Amino acid sequence: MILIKLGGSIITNKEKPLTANVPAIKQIASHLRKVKEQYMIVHGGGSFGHYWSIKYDMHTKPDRYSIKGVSVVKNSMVELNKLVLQSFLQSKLNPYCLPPTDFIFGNRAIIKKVKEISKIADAGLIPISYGDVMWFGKNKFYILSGDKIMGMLTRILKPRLAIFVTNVDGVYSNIKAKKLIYEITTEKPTITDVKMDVTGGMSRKIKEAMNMSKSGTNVFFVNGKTPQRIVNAINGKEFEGTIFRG
Ligand code: IP8
Repeated sequence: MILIKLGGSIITNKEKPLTANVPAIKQIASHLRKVKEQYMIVHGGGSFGHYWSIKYDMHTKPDRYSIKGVSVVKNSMVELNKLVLQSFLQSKLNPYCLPPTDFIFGNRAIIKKVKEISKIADAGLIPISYGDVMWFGKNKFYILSGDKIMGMLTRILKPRLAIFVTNVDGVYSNIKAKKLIYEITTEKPTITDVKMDVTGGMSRKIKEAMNMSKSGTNVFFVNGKTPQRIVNAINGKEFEGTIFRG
């Protein structure tokens, strides 16, 4: 099993509210046709979920947020997910929509349900989940990042590898000079994060990747603008990007 996170930065135009980057999604999907191993996709919110979460002041902390906001954020993620599903179908792949509410209750993964995901993948489908606004109980909701979902799934499914696909080459030690870190073992790198993001942007991804690699999974960061790098990472070929060694 392989877990692939398609970041909002690559599947949407982050500068333009509610704009999906459909050509990029299709380009990634067509490259994924070369992958012969089972895999699952988790995608982020980009200029859909994040745009509305910011507007309605909603965050990852469970709270009594605007009910209208909950409804609008949820709907925007369903819309983006639909575009991802359609792009996969048009690329002759067989996606299977799996909202996080299918395997997460409150803020905890339902182990039995998560284990079932591998069987869905074994059956030949590509499960596709996404960051979302989640019911927490007691009239509280929270924004769940797709990165967090990646961590939860890794703990239970123990994938062979996990890949974070973004619109940059990997983890930069210096974002201005675009100095790429090729390999990260034990030390958490210090990076400067500039993106406006309710779930923590690159810092959250790195934190999640560190924990995932500690549990034994190799975690890669690659640029989705060159999707062959995703395939190369999977096939163990040389690729441009960052690896967190498990
Ligand atoms: O882009 C965020 O998911 P992420 C989902 O993976 C929402 O952090 C609803 C903003």
